[in-house]
Amino acid sequence: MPPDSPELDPIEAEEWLDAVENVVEHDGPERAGELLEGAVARAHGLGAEIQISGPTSYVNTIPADQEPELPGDPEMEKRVRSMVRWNAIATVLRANSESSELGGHIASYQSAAMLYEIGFNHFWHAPSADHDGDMIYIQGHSSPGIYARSFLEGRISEEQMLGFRQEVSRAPGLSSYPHPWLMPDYWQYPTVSMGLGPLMAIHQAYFSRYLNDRGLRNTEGRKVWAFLGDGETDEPETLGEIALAGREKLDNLIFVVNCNLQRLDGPVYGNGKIIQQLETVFRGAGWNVIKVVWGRRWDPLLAEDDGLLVQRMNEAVDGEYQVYKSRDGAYVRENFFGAYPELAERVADMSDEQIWNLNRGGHDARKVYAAYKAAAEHKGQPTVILAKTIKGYGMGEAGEGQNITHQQKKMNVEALRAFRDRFDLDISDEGVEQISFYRPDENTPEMKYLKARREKLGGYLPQRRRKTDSPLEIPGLDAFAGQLKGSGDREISTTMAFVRVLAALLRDKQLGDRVVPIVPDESRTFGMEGMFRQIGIYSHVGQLYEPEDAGSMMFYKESQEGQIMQQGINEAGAMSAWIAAATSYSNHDTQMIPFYAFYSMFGFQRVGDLIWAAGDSRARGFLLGGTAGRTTLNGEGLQHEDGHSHVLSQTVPNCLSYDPAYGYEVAVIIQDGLRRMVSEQEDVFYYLTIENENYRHPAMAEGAEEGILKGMHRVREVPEGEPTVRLLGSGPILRQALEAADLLAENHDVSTEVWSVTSYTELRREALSADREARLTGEASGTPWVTECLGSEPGAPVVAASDYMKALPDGIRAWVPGRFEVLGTDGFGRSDYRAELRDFFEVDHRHIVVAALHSLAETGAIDRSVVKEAIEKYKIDTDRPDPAGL
Ligand SMILES: Cc1ncc(C[n+]2csc(CCOP(=O)(O)OP(=O)(O)O)c2C)c(N)n1
Ligand SMILES: [Mg+2]
Repeated sequence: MPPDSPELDPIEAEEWLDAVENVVEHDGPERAGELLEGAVARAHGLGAEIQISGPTSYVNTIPADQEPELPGDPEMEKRVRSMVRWNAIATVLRANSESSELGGHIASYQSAAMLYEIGFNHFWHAPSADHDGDMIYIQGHSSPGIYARSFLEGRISEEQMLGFRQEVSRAPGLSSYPHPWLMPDYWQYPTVSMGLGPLMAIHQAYFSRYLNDRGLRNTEGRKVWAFLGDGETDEPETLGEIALAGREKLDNLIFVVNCNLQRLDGPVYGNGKIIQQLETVFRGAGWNVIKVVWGRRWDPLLAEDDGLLVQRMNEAVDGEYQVYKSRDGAYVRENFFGAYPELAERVADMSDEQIWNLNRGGHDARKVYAAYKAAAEHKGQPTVILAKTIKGYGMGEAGEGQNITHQQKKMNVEALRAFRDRFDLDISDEGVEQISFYRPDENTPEMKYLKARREKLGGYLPQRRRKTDSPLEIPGLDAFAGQLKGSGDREISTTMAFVRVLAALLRDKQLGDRVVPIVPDESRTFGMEGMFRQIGIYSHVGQLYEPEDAGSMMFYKESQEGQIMQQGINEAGAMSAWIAAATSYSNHDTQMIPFYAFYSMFGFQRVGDLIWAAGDSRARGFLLGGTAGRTTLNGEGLQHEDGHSHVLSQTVPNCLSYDPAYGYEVAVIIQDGLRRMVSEQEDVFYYLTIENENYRHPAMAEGAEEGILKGMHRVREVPEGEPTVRLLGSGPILRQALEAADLLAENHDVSTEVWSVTSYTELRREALSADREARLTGEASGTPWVTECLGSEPGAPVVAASDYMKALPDGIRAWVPGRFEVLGTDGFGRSDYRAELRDFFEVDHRHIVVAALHSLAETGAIDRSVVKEAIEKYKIDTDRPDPAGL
């Protein structure tokens, strides 16, 4: 036994404990905490390695005697809650009555019903005259319960309820999960891709404070509540950003983790306790942690406990706790209390039913209310509520606490009858058999109560704003005159051109302060560091230190009014911040214009799921894939050199993608983006790739705008007559096409025209849509732009070269008349000089010339020997393997 073990001197140990008790009683828990911390610090000072992290006991954080009274009418709320429960089940069962093809979830909402209902009845403000509304991130597969409440509120009809998961045949139907794209007046936040909800919620809270600090919108009093599953905390996205929330002391943020101990396959942490684990993780990240483990029926047992009951609670693992609730009272008596005869003795007078009814915290209105109130009032930290519940609560033998419950979408009549009885529902046997939706008359006390509660909180939730009533005025194209007239003799990159466009926008009187530059620690990469001092980097606490470079022109300035959101090396976080800003028109009725500039490789590929969620969220803003292009970003090698983000970006239906070559193209695209997103309030967003190769940018030719926006415009015409060959280039590879055109003219007497293709994706989309129209109606109403440009009769062969995969230019093949050859950068990138890489991937001017000659040979215009000669002339190695596989 170590010399200082308490067992050595029980009297001394008792004195210490008595002293603690005294301080808690007389001076309060805060003072006790200070003293204990001081004591530990002193011990540390003496070199003692004492670790005091780790969870507290497996009991409620708020002691029973400190719980506030439950306001309102708890009995009435219970009846309403039971109706919501029933209708939630009916939603899923009715949708699956013909077959189980449509799917849906019953068990998750049944475990979370109390957690939602306490919020709806007592806490969550709807947007109204004196409150902009709380922002509630609802766990995706709990949506049937949310619909069920809206049904009782009279916001969703029975007809609509029957359209659950039938968004085509019963259009508009009810979405499986929260999807603003499909229910734009209702759902605000897409959450069902596990982990994204909590991550986006953190940044929503952060952004909300940004708006407030910058004086753009008063967001005080608005809270962000995020509901998540305990299984969902497996996702790195769920926990990965909690440190930011802690560090930034986001007390406008509340997480509610529904700890039903189960995920889809089985227990979340069967061999331990998920609540205990999450407690330490969140506390370590600086959060206020409120555990809601036990319901009030445990209170008398806990009040009398000498430590043994809590010891047993601490000992049992989640795997066991789950089994208890899938069995019965006798089982709990024997296996939980029976572990110690003394403990079994304490419940000897209780019936099995009473033991069975010992409830969990997350199913106890009083305990949940106490936690919510404490969370809502807590200052200086975000709060996480860890609520212990039962998965499939009330489903009985149909799934309660069973491993199969997540997937359960069937309940037989007996189970439904048992459910009705358990929740005291006034539904006839016939109603049960038919699984009728249940909505009592408007004038019943329950319905009146339900509505009165919501009226008090400003109206119904969820609800989503589609547009702002007063859109901002946007500048005309002349605001970017610097880009339209070209760079003269100066060599610049499209990244520099973009930064100048951004700088011009920041100067704009109407819009300037609505621009939100977002960077994941890459400002210097993109040449944006000049903005540090100019507009400042946002920090709620300002700058508590003098920066190292304080004396320089572009010093690192942090400020409470700072405009730049510096997210650190954190693409997922930055993307979430962008989503918050890009949906500010809806959530805050305040239009913002976010520009998120990132390494293009770490965009669609790395955080593609968040970008998909942005599309669903109807985000409006600009994404800038910086230092893009497989061969243009040359030194960084395989994991940096992006040659496929445009292939990925075309998969997002409301994302417009552009690969501009010149500053004036960047300006035209961004200005039109502002028109569409800010003035017209279209729910689209933009992806632009920008590069770091420096060259001269010409002035814009008159009338080029239309082509730039639709996807292609001619940058070189042939001196006279028809061209022999037509070249398509994009981004920096456009210059390779121009150089190829020179060589073709000089060395091969081939007259060549050159097009800058700003967007293969837009060209393809428009043409596909026209084809569809023709297929269905016999005729397309317009000619697609690609046909306008290239004609519909076979003419001069077309060669496209791109710094992206061949699939990108290949996307317009169906509408290119005659021969079409594509060059692209399929394969893994690698580092070398640009010229070497462009030779390797076969997209440089030499390869374009050869491709053009080859096309002419194939169409019989020239002899094959000309191609052979060119291959020799330009020293092209034909023995090399195809780079696509390398
Ligand atoms: C990224 C992602 N992976 C997997 C799924 C499929 N999925 C939906 S719900 C679920 C289990 C959820 O368990 P938990 O978070 O504990 O929620 P509960 O239903 O228990 O409240 C899974 C795996 C998903 N929706 N998203
Ligand atoms: Mg769970």
